[in-house]
Amino acid sequence: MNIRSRFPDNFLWGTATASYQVEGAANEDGRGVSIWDTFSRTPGKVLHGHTGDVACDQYHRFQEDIELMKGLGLEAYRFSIAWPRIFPEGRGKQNPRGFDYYNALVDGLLEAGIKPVPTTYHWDLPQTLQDAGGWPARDTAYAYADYAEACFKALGDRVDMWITLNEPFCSAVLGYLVGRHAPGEQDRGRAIAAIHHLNLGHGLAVQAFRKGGYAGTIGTTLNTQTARPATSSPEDIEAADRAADFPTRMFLDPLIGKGYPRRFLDAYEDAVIPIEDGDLDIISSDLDFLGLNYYHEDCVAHDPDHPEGYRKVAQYQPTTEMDWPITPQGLHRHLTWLHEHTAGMPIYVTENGCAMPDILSADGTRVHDHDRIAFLRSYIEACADAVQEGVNLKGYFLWSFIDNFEWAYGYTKRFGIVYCDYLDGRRIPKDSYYFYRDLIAGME
Ligand code: IFM
Repeated sequence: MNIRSRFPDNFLWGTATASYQVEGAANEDGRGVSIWDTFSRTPGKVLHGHTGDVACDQYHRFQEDIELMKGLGLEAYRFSIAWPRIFPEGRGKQNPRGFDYYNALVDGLLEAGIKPVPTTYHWDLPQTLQDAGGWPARDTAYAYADYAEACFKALGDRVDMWITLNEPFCSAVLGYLVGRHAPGEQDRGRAIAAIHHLNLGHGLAVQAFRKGGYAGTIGTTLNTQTARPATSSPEDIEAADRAADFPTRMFLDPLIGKGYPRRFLDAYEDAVIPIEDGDLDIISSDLDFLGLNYYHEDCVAHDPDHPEGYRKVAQYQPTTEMDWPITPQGLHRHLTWLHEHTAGMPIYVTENGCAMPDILSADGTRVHDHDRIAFLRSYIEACADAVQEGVNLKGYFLWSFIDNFEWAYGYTKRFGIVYCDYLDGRRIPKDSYYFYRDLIAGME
């Protein structure tokens, strides 16, 4: 049986990218500075000193990319809006040229019969707002909601599927606790405050969307995880449940009215949520769908010496170029868990894919990325299994449409089904592009 026929006819097939990773044109048309401009221009932060200044130059080449999307038979394109293009100073004065690009992109997609699916925040916080305190400051949540509302107003007549935030876990934890992402801080208290204000910003944006009476749906994208227990001992099973507190319950539970997980907050003295009356009501404003970004599954064992009661253990599956284990069964398991945990909320896989060691053929026209095809086939089959078991999964967005700036790894990790030659911007569809085209067409 071919894969496509295991999904309902109205299942949405898409690809995804994000503004800082593909747009380039960092200094053009009045765009302000984001925390990723600052971070990537700081020596030692990004491999080889790469920046998103040019990236895939999608800002100038989006028509060419839309043609490639048409060739794929793509039904939806998830992209993100760069906040500093709209409000160069984060708030206040809107840059009149800010929406010109997104208007043209949205119109071009619609003309090509492709549904535009914007994410309003995929990590490019205006630097001025970071200077004023960043996500640990409550005010940033309000600035974000104002900016999101400006997006709804400008594009809401043509866009009918919105995503508020992308992976707030990464914004807060990699950005303010681990320091591997912009703005590069390492402070648990500030990271916990950032989590709350990202959640709050999301809720405020949803409220603005509802109040504005815009047509269509609004959701958010989380990179939630449920780990696999290392053994079937009750201790390891409990450890696996605890391992979901930080990456999953701290973000998902307040959104669905379950509040923050006490067990995680009690593990650290400096994990104090700066919560105010009414915040949880705002955060749990009605969601139309949940976006899931999924790449791999962790495996954990009980560890009484760790504050959170578990540790990650090594796995022995083959890995991708990110060293992430290839675990399609984890996606199946996690989708089932999410379905139960959210009482059947509509879910979209808003990112899934892999970085692989792609090699351009000697004549520069092909990339035979059979390992990526095998990866995609296995993860999409896992989605099909979940759908057939009743999980309310509505669509799948492949990460990524094109190779792009992979954050602290710069351009060294290629996730695309289209190869980007960073020397001249040339696009070369990989074999996985043709695989995905055939899958969408029902020929795989
Ligand atoms: O490139 C990132 C993306 O920006 C967010 N999700 C994970 C991808 C791969 O690391």
